Amino acid sequence: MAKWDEESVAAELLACEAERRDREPFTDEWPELDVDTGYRIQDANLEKRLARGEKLLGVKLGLTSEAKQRRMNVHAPFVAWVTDDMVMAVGDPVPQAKLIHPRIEPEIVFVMKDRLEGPGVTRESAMAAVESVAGGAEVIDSRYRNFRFRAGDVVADNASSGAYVVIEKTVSPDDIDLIAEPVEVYVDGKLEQTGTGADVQGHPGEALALAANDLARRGLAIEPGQVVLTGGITDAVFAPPGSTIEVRFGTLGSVTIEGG
Ligand code: OOG
Ligand code: MG
Repeated sequence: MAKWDEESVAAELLACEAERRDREPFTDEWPELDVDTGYRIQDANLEKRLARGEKLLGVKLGLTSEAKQRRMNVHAPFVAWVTDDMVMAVGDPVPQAKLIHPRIEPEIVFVMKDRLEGPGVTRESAMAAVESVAGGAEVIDSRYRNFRFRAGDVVADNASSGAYVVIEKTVSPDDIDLIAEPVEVYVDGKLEQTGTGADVQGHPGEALALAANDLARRGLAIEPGQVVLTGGITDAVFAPPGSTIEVRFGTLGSVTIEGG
């Protein structure tokens, strides 16, 4: 009999999160934990988050850029959930007290105007459903030691969700060149990462379309008012206590996050 099943993996991931405890990836012991199994676990844990009072705010994409895929050695993008428990205000420090080994990555964020339901969503139809665009930063955290995981593990772990902040400035999707939009990430004043919107699937709208089409496989859609984090543009940087991270976009503003 296998040691792990969907229920026990789901429970162990939430326990690791609550206890700030990391572990080796389940696929070391349970190689059958594939992406579809990972999504069933991810959805089961979303149900538990909602049952304990969290509110679903939207969707996040993982590994939509080459930089992220290379670093994590997982070569396909995926989707996960964001809830109100993960929201940081501009000026909030990294919530170290609830995270294991937080890292920060720059993201382009969409707020949705219309429902977006796959299959068949294209970049154009996806962008037509967007209300506004903002810059943001995600504080990822993994329940896996040293962020070592395979695709099924990380999908089950809600794509390393931790916390995120959205810069207050928003623009209409018609008023920004999302391919050219540059971003820089500074650690303690030193430039460590650079990228542009093109690094996210060629255009962040492609990532949005991908999310809608992928959710459709589970009969799900992106709803009006929801946020969509389109995925780290660059590799993530560590954000230990005492550090200062600044994410600076070309036109979408900037945010400084203290390591706490
Ligand atoms: C997994 C996915 C993280 C992104 O934007 O790629 C993610 C990881 O890097 O641990 O949120
Ligand atoms: Mg991310």
